[in-house]
Amino acid sequence: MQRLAFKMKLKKGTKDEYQKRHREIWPELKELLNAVGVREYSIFFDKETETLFAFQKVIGNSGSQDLVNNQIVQKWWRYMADIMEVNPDQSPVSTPLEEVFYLH
Ligand code: RM4
Repeated sequence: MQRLAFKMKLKKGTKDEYQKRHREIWPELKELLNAVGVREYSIFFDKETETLFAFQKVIGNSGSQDLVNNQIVQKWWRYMADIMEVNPDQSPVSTPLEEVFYLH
C-alpha cells in the first residue's frame, strides 16, 4: 500500500460548507474511490492558510487526484469548484506533498 498526500486550497470562509458537502459525499464517488483502491482517505484543514491537507493510502500507484477522466469525479469537482481554488478545467489545484517521516 502506498501513502499519498497532497494539499488543496479553500476559498475564504468556506470550511463549514466544505465539511458539510463531504459529510454528504455522493455514494457513487465513495464507491469509485474504494473500487480504484483508495483507502484511509482523510483531509485536514489549516485555518490560518485555508489549506487542505489530504492523506490517503492507495492500492497500486493512482490516487483520487489521478481520476481526471472519470465522469463522477469531474461532476464532483464542478460541484466543489465554487468553494475551492481550481484549475481552468474545474479540478482542484492539488500539490503533491513529499513524505519526510513515517513511523509504523
Ligand atoms: C476533495 C477533492 C478530491 C476528492 C475529495 C472526495 O474536495 O475534490 O479530489 O477526492 O474531495
